[in-house]
Amino acid sequence: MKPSVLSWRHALALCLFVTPLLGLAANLPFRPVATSASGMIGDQIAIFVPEGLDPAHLPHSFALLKSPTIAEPLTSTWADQPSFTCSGPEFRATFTVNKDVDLYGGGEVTGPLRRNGTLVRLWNTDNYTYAKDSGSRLYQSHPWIMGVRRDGSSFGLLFDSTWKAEMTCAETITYTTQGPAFPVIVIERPTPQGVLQALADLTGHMPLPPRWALGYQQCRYSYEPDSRVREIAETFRQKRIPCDVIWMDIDYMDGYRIFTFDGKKFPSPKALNDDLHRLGFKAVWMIDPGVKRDPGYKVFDSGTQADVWVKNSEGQTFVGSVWPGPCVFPDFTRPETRSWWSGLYRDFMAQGIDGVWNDMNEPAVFDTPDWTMPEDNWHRGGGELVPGPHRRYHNVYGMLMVAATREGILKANPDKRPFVLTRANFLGGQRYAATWTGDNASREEHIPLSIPMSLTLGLSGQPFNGPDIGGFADFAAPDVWSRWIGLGAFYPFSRGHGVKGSNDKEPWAFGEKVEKTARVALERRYRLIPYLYTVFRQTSVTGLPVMRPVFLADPKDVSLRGEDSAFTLGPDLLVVPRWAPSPRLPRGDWPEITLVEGDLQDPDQPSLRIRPGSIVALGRVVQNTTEESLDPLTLLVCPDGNGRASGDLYEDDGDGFSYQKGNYLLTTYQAETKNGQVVVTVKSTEGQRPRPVRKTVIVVVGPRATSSTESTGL
Ligand code: NBV
Repeated sequence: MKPSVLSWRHALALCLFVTPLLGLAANLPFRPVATSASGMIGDQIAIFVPEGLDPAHLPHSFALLKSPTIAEPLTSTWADQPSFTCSGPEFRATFTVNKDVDLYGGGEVTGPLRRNGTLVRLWNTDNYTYAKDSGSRLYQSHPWIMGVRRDGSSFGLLFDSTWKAEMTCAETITYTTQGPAFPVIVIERPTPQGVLQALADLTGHMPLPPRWALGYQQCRYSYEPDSRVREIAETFRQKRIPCDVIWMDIDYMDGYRIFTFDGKKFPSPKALNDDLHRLGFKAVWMIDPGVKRDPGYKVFDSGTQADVWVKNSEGQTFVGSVWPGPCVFPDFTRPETRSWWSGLYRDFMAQGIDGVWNDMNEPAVFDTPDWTMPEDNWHRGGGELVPGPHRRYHNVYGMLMVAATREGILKANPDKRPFVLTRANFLGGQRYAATWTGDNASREEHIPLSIPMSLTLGLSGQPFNGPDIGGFADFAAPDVWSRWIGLGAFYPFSRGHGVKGSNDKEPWAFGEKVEKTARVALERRYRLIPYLYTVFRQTSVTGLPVMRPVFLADPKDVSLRGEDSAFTLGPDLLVVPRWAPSPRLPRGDWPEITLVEGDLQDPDQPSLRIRPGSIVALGRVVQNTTEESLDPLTLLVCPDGNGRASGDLYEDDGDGFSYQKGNYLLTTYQAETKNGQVVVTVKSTEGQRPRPVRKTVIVVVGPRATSSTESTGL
């Protein structure tokens, strides 16, 4: 396994040296551009503005929540400064770092977690099996790099531009756009955690998702007709394999016309959703951006009337082919288009739809040389957005789309937390949608590859992510699928999927042995939901990732910096795939824990370990997250060397917004060892939600022994 991962890495490193930059600047020299303004925009956060930009009127920032204003001059000791150069139509920021700085980030990337020696192309690309350009450009763009020095002190670099670009990470970090001058924001903090929190404060926090979105989800391109959807849902329940969500891919539509339903295959989406709800499932349905050019079709007609379509360079409506044939595309840079788009969701959601999946929104367009719309297509903008070519807005097309989608579904269901999944996005896009890593493949090497991908998204502001478990493209071999579902229980977003024409990829499709592995894996996830939900809540507040590289557990331990097979979930649980080749783990004795029978014996279930000094809340195994699972509540207590431990449990309604008005309970438990006995008490609480009356099982785990007692009042 590892050799093939290395070959990915080698391929990427190689392409850094042999591929000319984007075809940009055919060897024209770059000439210096002065920094015309710099200063502090926050505590230890500086901005550098090149000549040609007015710091008081910077172009609209898609990444930042608000336009930065220089509050004070640059602090006198400030060391980290970018320099600017340009060459013809290209503009570059360069930042020099010490050789021994470890670099991370860059968003959705293939290759290693540690980004030193890599190249990322920022041009959202539909990249089937990550084959195009050796996977150096994928579906999303995150102009962001974090550096961690030997002593753990860290910095972040945000290149505030949406234009087509390339980012190289080496001793000099370069960010080169095919666009005009842009500002660079530099964050300086004593720890990487500090940098990530500052990034979230600048670019926005992931809103708390509905709890059901943390459950396992089953997808297929496509489950059709509706009877097949029902069959899948019923099989999960019959076989007692936990699952929360079934996904409807494009074939539910009438001739791929978005916001319609095929009259024969899906005659009553409402009845289907009602049935799914009765079985304890939620239903997520797909919507793409391409609108079939089809006079008489409501969405086409209303969009045409509202004049929402992207234009070509001649000012005519641009037409490009996607699934329905010739399509037109909403120009999401226009506020009018976004409100028209939001409005389309009212009737759609009224069918009992729980969540929306926006696919193909790079946007993918089939009949063009680069599989997207021409770079000189024209967006008309409006509000804060100036008119501009597609080259400027391409990387934020998906982000603008999901911003409008989220708004639409929130308007349709104001008492529910929106759930949107998007394929394309941009730095800051966690404000609107969760994401998955596109069309991976059912190949052995895509399993380890998925870990640094998810970790890097988390280090780039997007905590709610995961790959297609089992792999999307190609036939899945039973051993590959089995290994993947074992790991898949621990991604923040946990969904199995498979392409049309490949073999069935449900947990029971590979025989009894694999089915058992899947059941054990998902039962483990479901026992962990109370802890996971607590971590998601913390993430929504702090911006720290859900799935974390192990170096975050001890940023001063440089031996952890390159580890990208083992990872932690939140601060307290360490996940170590049993196939990981000599993983580097944080210091201290993190004892292995068992959550369900059989999890320690199965080589496809990663080893799960708990941090000394922590208390982790577990629920019972349930079949979906709306079932009550916290009676009994289990507290896994792992005392540290002094016999102490502490940990949080966050509880609320699981959906809706009453938690924002105090209807939640955040309990901090503490444990102390007295006369050899571990005593757990409530240290503090937050929120006004009453503590449920329940039994609590306290399981004390240590390097040598596990003991269990019962308690009430916790
Ligand atoms: O809508 C079909 C698929 C979808 O299943 C997949 O997850 C997306 O990434 N979609 C791409 C378009 C077709 C891909 C071959």
